[in-house]
Amino acid sequence: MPASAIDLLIRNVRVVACTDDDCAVSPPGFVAIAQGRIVGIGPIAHLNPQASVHAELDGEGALLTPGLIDCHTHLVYAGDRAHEFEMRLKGTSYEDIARAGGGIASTVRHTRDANPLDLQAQSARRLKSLMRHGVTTVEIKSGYGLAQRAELKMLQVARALGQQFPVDVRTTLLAAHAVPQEFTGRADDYVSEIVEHILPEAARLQLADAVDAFCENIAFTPAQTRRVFEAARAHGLPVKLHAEQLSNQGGAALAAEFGALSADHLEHVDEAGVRALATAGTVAVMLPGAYYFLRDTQAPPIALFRRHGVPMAVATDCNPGTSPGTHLPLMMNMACTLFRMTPAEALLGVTRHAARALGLLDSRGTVELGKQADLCLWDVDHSAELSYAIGGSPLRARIQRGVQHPL
Ligand code: DI6
Ligand code: FE
Repeated sequence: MPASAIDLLIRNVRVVACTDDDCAVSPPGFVAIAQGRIVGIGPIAHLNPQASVHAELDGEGALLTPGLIDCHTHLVYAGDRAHEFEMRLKGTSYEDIARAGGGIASTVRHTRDANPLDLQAQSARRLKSLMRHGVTTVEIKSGYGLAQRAELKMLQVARALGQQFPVDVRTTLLAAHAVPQEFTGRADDYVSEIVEHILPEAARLQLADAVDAFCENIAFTPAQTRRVFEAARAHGLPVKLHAEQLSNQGGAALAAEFGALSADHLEHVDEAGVRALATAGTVAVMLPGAYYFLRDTQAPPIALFRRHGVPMAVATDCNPGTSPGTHLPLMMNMACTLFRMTPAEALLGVTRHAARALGLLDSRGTVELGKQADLCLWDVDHSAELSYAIGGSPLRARIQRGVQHPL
């Protein structure tokens, strides 16, 4: 056990390390942190009495889990679409709204017009809410700029949020989210703009950690998605994909072919697609907030993911059109109630498997020696309570890189 300096000693916690598939809880013990990393875990009797301890936190028997990881968000955007929500409740369809210039196009207009500081301030509200509910690492996509300057602005704002707040931000270029109005009827030309200009510039400025696309009949075809993926590969960037959300386009197999980190949504994936994900080791990301908000009826095939050993993550998909949510434990509840995932699967979905979906499993996602000390303390008796509560807030403390931050 740690011989010398401990920066933070957390005593009297029951650790859910998330290293096993049952999310087993250990008896009360300690977690020791030095230089932002976990350097000791175990019963208090194993703590080296010679260790110099800089600060202590008494967990009072609370449950300690890895910090939560939201591996799929579009949280940087300007404006809101509450008015469209009201219109939809009165019977106007999502498509009608889009045809009248609303939908994604309206968020694109607001986001293009926003100055970076204003965009950052609006997005910060959503990020702070995620953090209040336990998030220590968050993925943020572009995709409401749909032109070079605005896409880069979104990624810069995402990076700036990671500097402003004690949370790790991973950025994803999603220029292939929708065809912008100035390219109507010329989707292939817009894809050329992405692969020849937007993506190379984002890579050159190191603004993107990954590349995503929306492969769907209302967005980009598999052939167009392939072009985006080939450009990502040429620039050494990993890929992920919005796949099979509304229809089966073979997106999961395409993602798997490119060794994607994750394939997300997947309501309409078939067994061949699931098999391809399993072979490639691609994570399936469940987004129950979008399923709920769109009142979808076809749930993703959880039993098939289980049977083929595809790891499942759970994320908020925080976006103004289909999942205006910033509460990751609520998404765990929805993954259980709507998709029939188990609470243990839901917890792994926002920890270990979410880390893998971002290519970050080496540094986080479990409570293990050597990992980054991103931790949450919860006032609950059982880990299943994290999924059981509908929108509860049992978070007692949030520690990021070894430092406890006010909630
Ligand atoms: N799938 C979705 O459900 C959202 N984006 C995506 O790729 C919709 C985003 C929006 O309506 O603003
Ligand atoms: Fe999404």
